[in-house]
Amino acid sequence: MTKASMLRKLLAESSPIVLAGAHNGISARLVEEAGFNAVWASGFEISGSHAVPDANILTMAENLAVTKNINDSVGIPVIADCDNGYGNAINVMRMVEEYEKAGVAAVCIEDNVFPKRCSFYGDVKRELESVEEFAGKIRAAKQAQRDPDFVVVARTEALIAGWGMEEALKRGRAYATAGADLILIHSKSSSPEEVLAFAKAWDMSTPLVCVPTTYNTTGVDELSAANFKVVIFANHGFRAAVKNMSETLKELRNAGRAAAVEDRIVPLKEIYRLIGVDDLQANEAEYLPTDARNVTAVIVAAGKGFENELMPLIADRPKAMLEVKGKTILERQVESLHASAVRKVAVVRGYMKEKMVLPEVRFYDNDRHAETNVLASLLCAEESLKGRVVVLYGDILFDESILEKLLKSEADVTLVVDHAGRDGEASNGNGNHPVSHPEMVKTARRLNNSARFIPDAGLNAALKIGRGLNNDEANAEFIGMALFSEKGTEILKSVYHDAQQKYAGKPFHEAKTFEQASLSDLLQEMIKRDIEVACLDIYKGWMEVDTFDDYRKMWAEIEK
Ligand code: SPV
Ligand code: MG
Repeated sequence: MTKASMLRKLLAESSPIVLAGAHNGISARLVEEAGFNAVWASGFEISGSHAVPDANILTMAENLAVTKNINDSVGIPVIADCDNGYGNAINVMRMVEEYEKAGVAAVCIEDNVFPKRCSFYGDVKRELESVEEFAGKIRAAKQAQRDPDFVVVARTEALIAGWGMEEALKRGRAYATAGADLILIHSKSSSPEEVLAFAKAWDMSTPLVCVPTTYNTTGVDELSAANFKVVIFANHGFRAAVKNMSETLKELRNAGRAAAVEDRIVPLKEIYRLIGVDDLQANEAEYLPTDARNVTAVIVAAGKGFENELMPLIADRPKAMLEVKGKTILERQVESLHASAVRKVAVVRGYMKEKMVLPEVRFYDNDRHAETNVLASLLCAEESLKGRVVVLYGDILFDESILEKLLKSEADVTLVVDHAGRDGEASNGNGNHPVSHPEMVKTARRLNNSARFIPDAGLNAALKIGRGLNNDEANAEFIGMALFSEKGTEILKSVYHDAQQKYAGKPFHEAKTFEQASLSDLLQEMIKRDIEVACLDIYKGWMEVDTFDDYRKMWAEIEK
């Protein structure tokens, strides 16, 4: 149904149609939310919001652009205030064509000569067009409309200009006869007497419109009872906004602190609701490719690591700030993430946090890093745990192709697991590292390591994860890189908070207390709860620094 048909339907009902003015999309939306039947795209408000007088200063194109925005922002019909039609009958024809294309239900034109003066400005010379000229404009407007339901409102300024009741009635009749669908009788009197007298004397079937701005104690009921079908509160939202904006800004300037005006302003969330940020996010999830641009990386780099193995390397810096051929591990990680188009990077730091700095990275601090572990650190970045999230341990370097493959995963939780074991260590595929007790995984599909080839059989599944898995049980090592889908991230947080309630201060899987849990403990908890934990199988292509020897190998293997 067109907006014009909606307005026709309202006109056919017995109740009055009540409008409020708007000057942009958001004010129109507020008019709609407040329950008005339609929006008045007010010339007074549109001019005022441009900080210019309501006197044909703005061109038709300027008014039209705003009116289109108003109409696009609401589901209810819009009546466009088109002043005097921006010229003669020929200009009115183009005006109707353009406003109809913008989707408004109705236009309203008034019999002021060009350039008009707002009806309320004092001490201005007022002249009206001849009845014949203005009736011609109405005929032209009616002839130009395409949708038969489109509504043309004719407004006479005879009372405003002081030309008397007889003139007003004469004009009203002439415009109705010319085809106007509604007649607006305007008045600047502080009493409703004029308009009520007009309505009483009105002897045609064309319904009447009034604008009770100056006779402001007269309500819709009274006006409706007096035979006004349409009542327009033309500028009250705009004047409310100016009052509150002005007072708030003055107070803000005085106080010099935003908190001082907090109770005068809506929360950001209310603006998000009004402008449809929820829809935006739902549409993004539905229609944007699930590519790396929407991924946040959280690098967990708070712990000190195995002190005895890494001293004196980490005496003056955290592990992630160890330099390998001119770049720190953290810089290399961030570079790899950027190369895969992951631009949002958060890092959780703890040990020697003041030494961890990098531009374009959001830092979170785990000041309890000595008593806690990876899981607690990860949750320090809870504000960044939104949407798709890649979790990375802060002491690993990896081939970029691994990250790229991981980002293609559509599972809710995907761990990167290595089936190679470590060079020079147990060749059975288990990570029998001398000190680090890696997080080992038992996967649903076992791979034939000797082939050193990962068949492209899709994602594997983790059946069990933990540092204590024995060699017979475990067949792969979690490398400290995982991807959580938007849903997976929500699951991660909710399992964490739920487990925290149950296990705070108590043993949690392999951890002595929940606070000391690693990510593998939470992952094992997910598996226990039948949440699918997928695995991306790899064969080598990464390294980690747990010992001086690891660091030496990193130097040897990295080329640049
Ligand atoms: C407007 O809102 O621009 C109007 C109504 O035309 S009034 O300002 O009362 O003239
Ligand atoms: Mg106006």
